[in-house]
Amino acid sequence: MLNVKPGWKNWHLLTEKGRQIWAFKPDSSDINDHLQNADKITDEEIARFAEDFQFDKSGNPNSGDKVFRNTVINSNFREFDGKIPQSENPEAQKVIDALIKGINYYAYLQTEDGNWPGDYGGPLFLLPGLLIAAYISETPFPRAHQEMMKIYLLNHQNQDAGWGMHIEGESTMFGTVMQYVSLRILGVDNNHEQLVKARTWIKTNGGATGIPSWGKFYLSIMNLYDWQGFNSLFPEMWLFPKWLPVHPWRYWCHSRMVYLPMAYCYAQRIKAPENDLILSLRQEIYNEDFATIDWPKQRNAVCEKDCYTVPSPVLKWMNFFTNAYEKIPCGWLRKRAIAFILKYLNAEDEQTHYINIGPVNKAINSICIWHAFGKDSEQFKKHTARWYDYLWVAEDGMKMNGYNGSQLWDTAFATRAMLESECGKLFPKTIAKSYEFIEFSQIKSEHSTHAEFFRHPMIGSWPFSTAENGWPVADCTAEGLSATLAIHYSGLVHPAIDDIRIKKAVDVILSYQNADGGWATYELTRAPKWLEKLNPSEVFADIMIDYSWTECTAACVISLVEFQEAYPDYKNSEIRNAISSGIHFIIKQQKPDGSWYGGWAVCFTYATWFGVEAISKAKGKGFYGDHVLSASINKACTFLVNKQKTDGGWGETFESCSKLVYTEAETSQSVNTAWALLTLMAADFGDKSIIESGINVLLSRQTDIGDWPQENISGVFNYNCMITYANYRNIFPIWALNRYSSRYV
Ligand code: LAN
Repeated sequence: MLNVKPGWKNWHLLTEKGRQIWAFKPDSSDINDHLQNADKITDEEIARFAEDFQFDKSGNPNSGDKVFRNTVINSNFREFDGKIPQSENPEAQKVIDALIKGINYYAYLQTEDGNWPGDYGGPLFLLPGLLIAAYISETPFPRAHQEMMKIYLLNHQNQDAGWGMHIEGESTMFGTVMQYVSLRILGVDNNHEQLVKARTWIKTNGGATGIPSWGKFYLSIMNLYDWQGFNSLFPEMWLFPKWLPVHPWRYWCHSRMVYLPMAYCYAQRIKAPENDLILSLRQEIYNEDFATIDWPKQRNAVCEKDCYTVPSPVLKWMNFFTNAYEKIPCGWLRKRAIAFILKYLNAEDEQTHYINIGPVNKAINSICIWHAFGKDSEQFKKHTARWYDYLWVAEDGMKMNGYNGSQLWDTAFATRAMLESECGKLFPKTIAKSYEFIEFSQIKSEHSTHAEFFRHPMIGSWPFSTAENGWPVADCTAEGLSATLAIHYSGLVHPAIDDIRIKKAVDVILSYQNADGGWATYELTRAPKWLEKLNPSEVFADIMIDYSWTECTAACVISLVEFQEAYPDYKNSEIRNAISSGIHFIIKQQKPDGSWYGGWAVCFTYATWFGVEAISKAKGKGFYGDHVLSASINKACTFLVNKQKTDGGWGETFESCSKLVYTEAETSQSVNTAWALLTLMAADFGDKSIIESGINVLLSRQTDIGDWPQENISGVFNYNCMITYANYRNIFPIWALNRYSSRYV
């Protein structure tokens, strides 16, 4: 029996077609009725929460998803009772046993609707946005939720009394002020010991005037900053002619969809009415008297602990003009801009079933819709209903996930990991359920307002999370396709995804290829690189346009190679060209030391796995000069061998991502070790002892029941913010053991 504390038992994860919602003591499994008891929490239950969700971040700030996992396992876990393949070699048998145990444990975590829910928290600036939306719209979360959020925020305070951008990060002004204000919104008294200390942190680091621009935005909404202290977002830019390189339709969709509702709030100067809390907060977070602050002077003030991307001179110059324009904005133009923005916001809401593209615009769109249509409007109610899709309960409390989940992504990886060898066929029900989910999640229709609002055609694609989220992603499409092909190949299911749909996926992948041969995330690269000079975020890098990435490119190349093997007649030469130029892009990205930098997970081991996997898949098939490919693979292997730790494993910290140099973790990490092993095995690396010692690390870390411990944070975005991938600790060790069992046993 795994430990499940009494307080944890009050929370149930309800799921439906990929939608995931945590309910407090639900009477039924009806996902739409999940709030029925959330306000009926008793004082004893609250006291229980405080005890049962106590979490000590000083050892490891990453929670292990124990509330979800341990409950599921305790309710129905059984050891594998099928026939385990036998080997005469006892060492090999150990690997097979660990593999089967690992898959068996993991299979129990799959939900009825066929995917693997998991903690997708990490960033600490998301929940505050949602709480501010709830606050200004006077739509507070139920008590049960509020108590759990409080616990989470308090749990993640750093030793120096501040909070970081993300759970592993050092304290920043952005992190600290946002959590501080959130706790106060949640009713925590300003004399609370942790808040007193946090205030000292804020004040000794210069006070909230130096919060970065996204923080300035949220504080302005809260009436805790003056909008004059915020650089203009020039809402009229949405009316620019489309051919202009600075028209926002060319931005990376995440920036576009965040700066859109921000521009609405800015144009309307939305701010909460003054009240006791706000008046008090104004005294709590500043060193100077709020009334005397010279706001225009604060526009570019950024606490040095926060500054990651220094605003460029071009940006400052542009701000000078747009700020000047704000003194006498043209009335009718402003009106037109606001009308366009609102129409766009409505379209995004409808296209995503009010989930929105991500956690940031989810919160800010809610604020805009509340402002435009009121608290009782249908639109606003649809918005609040989806707040809960982002909330996640783990043993450290209730957090806001970085997306409405990572359902499709994890399911596709998990399926591929299991089907790496014949062993996967020992779990036919798991594979069949995954297939149902993958089938269901493929995007089948286009939204009517899709072209009007700059969306890339998406029929045949797969999203990162759920079909309802409705944003196609290039490499998610590739993973969806690879998983589908693997399942079809296994013969375990009746192929519900027919050839037409498979070819549609291929068409989408082809349509996503950039002129540089690479693939970006959601769309094509739509503007030149110099647009990055206008990045106003200070805390993120490379957010302005959708760049080609090694990982995204590799995933697309791999799926195209696999597709071509199964369907050699479809668009043969077009696909061959796409693969060749994709490989060319990957080769160009390789660093002189043989590694690749990973933009979406930590870090060099991740992208090096993708790079080598794609190159080795393409090798020997005439897509590219094989001697070049072999040299590249060899260099990558040399890199990895040099980074192997004395215990046989590999380990990186998140600083690899933010500092752009390989940064070794103190201990080896199962997930990095698995990526390195997958790479070396894909490369057919000659020295088997290197691989064996890595495999031994995975074996030694596995728990009795078949899980692996949650170690360092695995995911990242925009170089500087980390994000949890709870499922990686199972998927990649399973994949590595499975590859080992199929190649070396
Ligand atoms: C994600 C999650 C998935 C990720 C992969 C598919 C793994 C990657 O290969 C491509 C990029 C993508 C789709 C991705 C992009 C950025 C996202 C959406 C996120 C990391 C999840 C959260 C993040 C989003 C931008 C968070 C909000 C912050 C802003 C700066 C707007």
